[in-house]
Amino acid sequence: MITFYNPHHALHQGQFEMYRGALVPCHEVPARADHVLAELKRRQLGEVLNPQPFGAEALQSIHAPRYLGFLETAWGQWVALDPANAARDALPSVWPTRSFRTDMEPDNFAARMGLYSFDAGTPLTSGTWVAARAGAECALSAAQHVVEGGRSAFALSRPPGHHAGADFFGGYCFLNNAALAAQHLRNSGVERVAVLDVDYHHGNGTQAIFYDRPDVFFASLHGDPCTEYPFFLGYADETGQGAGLGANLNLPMPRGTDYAQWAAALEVALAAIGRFGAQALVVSLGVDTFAQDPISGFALQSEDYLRMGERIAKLGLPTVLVFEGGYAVDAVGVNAVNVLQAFA
Ligand code: SP5
Ligand code: ZN
Repeated sequence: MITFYNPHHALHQGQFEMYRGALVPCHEVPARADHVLAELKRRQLGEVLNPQPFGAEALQSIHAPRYLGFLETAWGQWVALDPANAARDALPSVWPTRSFRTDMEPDNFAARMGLYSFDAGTPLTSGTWVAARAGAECALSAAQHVVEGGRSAFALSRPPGHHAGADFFGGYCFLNNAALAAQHLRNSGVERVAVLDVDYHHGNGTQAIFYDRPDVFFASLHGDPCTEYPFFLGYADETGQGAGLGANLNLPMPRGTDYAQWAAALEVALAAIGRFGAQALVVSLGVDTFAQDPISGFALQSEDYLRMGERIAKLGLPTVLVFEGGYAVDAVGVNAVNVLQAFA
């Protein structure tokens, strides 16, 4: 399996996320990707390459220009408010909820942070833009590898992406790497693409991006949003809308779900992807379903990721795998690479 590794990922290094009224150390840390890379190399799983550069048009195939402009310039504006801000990350604190306008873009920086985000757990840092853009280029490069006839490719891309929407960040995500990969496949002539999201958390950003489209099927296995982040999307009755009706499948599961239960839901998702007639697959590969994950509630064991990779490979589709969550830092390399090795 070829890997496109984000050489700039460590430039995004948040300090704190808001949790129960306190700032606690970020879970989404650079060591996560370092561990995956080390495990890939240890098992000699294939070439590790830097991503190719892609232009602004590639990002604009998914993201709103005004959101991209904001991300690119946000750090400079944050520090311009107060030079002391250079030592602390920016977090949003005010949001336009129901009855507020979102068509206006206020001049105030805090207001724009809120306009373009949905939680206070996702710090924007000095290196966020450069890291996120290079991470997106990993996903695009992996998709391009598959377009050129490769069986599969892995994007080792932090920060993660599946919570990011067309014009918002949150859930540790800024650019939706999986959506960018799926759209790149579409733009390269693949008519029907499926995204399979196996991260513990519902991929609200990916779902929203493709919700009204019949050409990209989204299937997600995740913790029930009644109790699990991101809470406000990911229910089983969300099946797509308009031309996209029937092209969205959510399989929420309770805390404590083990691999036997999880694998039964995987069968449902894979059967639906088969019926859809997908010609290529993008996997949002989060391994925060691991029993020891510090912020999640499923009970998968390290060996289960081998079975997961083997089963997804049986679909026989050209496949782009994109790294997402997984916060049991010492195990994240073994778990993610188990999926990749069994897939290959
Ligand atoms: C990509 C991804 O997996 N994003 C997950 C974002 C989850 N953010 C909210 C998590 C709340 C964590 N609570 C902190 C527990 C401190 N012990
Ligand atoms: Zn997650």
